Amino acid sequence: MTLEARFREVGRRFGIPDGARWSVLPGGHINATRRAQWAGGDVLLQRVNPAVFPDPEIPCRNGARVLAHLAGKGFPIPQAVPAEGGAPWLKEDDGCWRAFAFLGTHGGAERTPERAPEAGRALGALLAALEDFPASQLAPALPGYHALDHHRARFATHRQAERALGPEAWAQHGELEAALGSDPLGGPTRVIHGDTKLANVLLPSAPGLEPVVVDFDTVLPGTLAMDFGDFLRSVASPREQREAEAAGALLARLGAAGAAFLEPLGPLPGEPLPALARAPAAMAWMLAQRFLTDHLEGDRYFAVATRGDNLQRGLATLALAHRLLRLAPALAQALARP
Ligand code: GN1
Ligand code: MG
Repeated sequence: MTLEARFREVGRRFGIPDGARWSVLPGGHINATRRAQWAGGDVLLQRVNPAVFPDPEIPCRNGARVLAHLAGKGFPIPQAVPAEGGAPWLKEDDGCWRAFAFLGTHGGAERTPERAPEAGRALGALLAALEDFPASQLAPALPGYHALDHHRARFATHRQAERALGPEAWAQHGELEAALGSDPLGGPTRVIHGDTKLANVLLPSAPGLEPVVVDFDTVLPGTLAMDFGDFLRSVASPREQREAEAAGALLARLGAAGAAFLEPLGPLPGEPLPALARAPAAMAWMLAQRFLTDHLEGDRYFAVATRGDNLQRGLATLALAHRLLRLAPALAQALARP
């Protein structure tokens, strides 16, 4: 059975009628997502990929627990649509299926990068709201996820990497390795979102509505540097491509978005700004190695349309990491300004 036929079959069990109009929601590299619209409804149905998540029910369960915690605090959250019998998700042989009401009043923040401070503030407020969430309720969804040493070691096993990257990128990789030191994503442990790219913050397209953060598959005990760094690497390159932009303009965007992220968190003892300012480079460097490793291992993790996509993503993200490293001292100063 094709994936589209599976969406229709599973969709019925979430109350989606046969006559619904289906469309693909692109953007994610891992899970398959479709939108179903009909006269009485508008639903996003998603299959959590079992080839990536060893137990795809874990991200469904972790996410539901965090959403319940946030709902209890009145935090705006995506509204889950239950399956038959009120089940919160369906565990099937081909993955874990779950549905949410489609938010037609909002749009992904990657479409409006100039509104990145709004997205940053929503993410900072989210992390503040997760401060009292018991981390013991979370099971690890992906072993080694956000563990820089894990991804470094795996990338380093690939002897053909130097030739695949070419001299310029290989030199950038070496510089990042030397400059970032042993633990550039350290800091006090806290519950984090784990995928704070712009596309995971839905911004309202009409006044009077709040932003909504989505994609809680990767909530985990981690550090502020991870979510903060991943957010700013996404602000720097919302579409993961090399984007020509003057250093001054990029720095101004990162400073404004980063300050907005930190603001709801209040004073942060144990989180020195010079270290936080290097986190975007460290997160970009880790993601670059993940893309490149996947290219060298045959594209088993990040979906590709064409062979070579993960190499291109990896090279663009490596160049971005290199650029973010050079901007880090100035970013620390921009974040320190009142
Ligand atoms: C993956 O599938 P998506 O786009 O939500 C990845 C993130 C990366 C992101 C880069 C579970 O997220 O870590 O930052 O791609 N998620 C997982 O676009 O590996
Ligand atoms: Mg994600």
